[in-house]
Amino acid sequence: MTGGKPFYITTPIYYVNDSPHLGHAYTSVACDALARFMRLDGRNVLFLTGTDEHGQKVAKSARDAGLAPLEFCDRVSQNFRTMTKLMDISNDQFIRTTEERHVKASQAIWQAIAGNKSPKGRDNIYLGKYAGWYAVRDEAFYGEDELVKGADGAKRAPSGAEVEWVEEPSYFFRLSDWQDGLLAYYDAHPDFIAPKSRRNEVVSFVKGGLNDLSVSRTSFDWGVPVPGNPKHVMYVWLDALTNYLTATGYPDTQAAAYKTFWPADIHVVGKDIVRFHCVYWPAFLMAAGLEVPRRVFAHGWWTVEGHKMSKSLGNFVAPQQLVEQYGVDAVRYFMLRELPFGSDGDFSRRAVVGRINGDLANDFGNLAQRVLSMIQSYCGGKLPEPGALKAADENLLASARALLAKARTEMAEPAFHRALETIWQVVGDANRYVDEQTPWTLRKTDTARLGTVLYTLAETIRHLAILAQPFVPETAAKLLNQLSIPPGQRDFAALATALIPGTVLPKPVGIFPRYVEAAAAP
Ligand code: ME8
Repeated sequence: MTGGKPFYITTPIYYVNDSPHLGHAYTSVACDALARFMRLDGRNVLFLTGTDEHGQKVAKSARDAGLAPLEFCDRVSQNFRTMTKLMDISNDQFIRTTEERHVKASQAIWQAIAGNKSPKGRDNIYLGKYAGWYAVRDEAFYGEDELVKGADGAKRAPSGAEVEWVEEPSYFFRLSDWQDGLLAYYDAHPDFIAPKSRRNEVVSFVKGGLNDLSVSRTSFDWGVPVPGNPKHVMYVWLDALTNYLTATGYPDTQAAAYKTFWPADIHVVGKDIVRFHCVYWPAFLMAAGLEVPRRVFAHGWWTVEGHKMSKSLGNFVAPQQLVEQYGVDAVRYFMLRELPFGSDGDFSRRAVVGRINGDLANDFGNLAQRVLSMIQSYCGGKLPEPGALKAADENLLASARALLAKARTEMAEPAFHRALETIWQVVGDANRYVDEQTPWTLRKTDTARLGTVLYTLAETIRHLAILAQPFVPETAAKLLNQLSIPPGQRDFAALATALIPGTVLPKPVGIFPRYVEAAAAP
């Protein structure tokens, strides 16, 4: 922990029974880039991810696997830890909802909600009977009016998930009494839901009126027991959302982490789970008398080669396969650069290879390789001493020095694609500067000027590498090693310093190799 201003960021916790795929990797990579950016900017970051392990869906997968639910979860939760390692995710905690601390937190929030009255002076939680539709895949209740007709004519959830009719005793959360409270909260916090389009959807959904929400189930037992009535288990979304509190030490509201990090600065979620995070979650928190997170950002959805990703279509993309094929940083870069954060996009091999060979190999990789090789061969591997700067040098350095402020603005949204675009504009400026200054000629005509040009370029690359760290951490580290920058000099505060002439640089090795298609098998 550093002394900086706290920043608490979360991914959704992933359903433990799923095989990790491109979509999970995307959410994690986006959060990771933001978490790393904030750390480098001196913030005291708590970055949480983990697995969602209770509920009917997981219970069914465990049964299908012939295992007790916990044993099943113990085995498969590892798949998501492996995915986070593979994608170079720098999470501070990995939470599992089957952990004791989480069961305690979930029961505590239930009791806090039940112990308070709704804004209309009624019990927040009451016992009743649920009779309605439920989609196990979404772990969500749906009203008749929300259902759509599937291709087979059967009723479906709007997500396309199968629904089943459920009738069972259930506790209800008096969501209907929180309508005004929620609308007032959205009004007072215009940035709570991003992007704007999602905010509008949520506001009109809530304005349309809210039904009370079933928050316990009795037809299976794989969940957190309801305090005082263990025949019921808590609705998995109430338990799952509470993970964000558990990680801060809740229910111990005096815990240092709770006091430091709650309310969360940003929950990053896919657009599929906006209602849970922007309607149910703030209502639960207000009912429990707890603070509401500052922001929920809903990102878009990836299709693969133009189609919805699914195992049955055979276009399921596993992160492992991507990383083996393209390398982790290329995949991270592609995901964050290819589409505006918040919009949908398509994952195609052509687009990935285009970015690798264009932005990465041709632009950034080539810049670094050219400059570092020239310092090796023209300056004996030592950073040259700059002389008096000319306008062209000043301009390039000024654009490099202006990057941090611009990146901060983009990352506050967050608009990863624009932050990267901004950094790559300077990559382009630097490449043009090399071509204009022709250091290979200066070497013969003006060695003092050669030193200034190569120093200017090295210093620009230092800025670029420091700012690229959140997005392509492994490659940026390689590049910073090649500039002999000590580990303590790689944060954004270090941007205010400058390279020391005379520093010995190691022999350069390529960063961002070109992607060459393997020859087709005969
Ligand atoms: O919803 N494109 O977990 P989950 C982009 N357990 N992102 C995608 C995607 C795609 N095609 N597919 C999935 C749950 N995602 C709950 C969350 S939180 C308290 C509980 C991403 O395993 C996206 O972030 O279904 C989505 O929100 C998340 O994976 C859903 O993961």
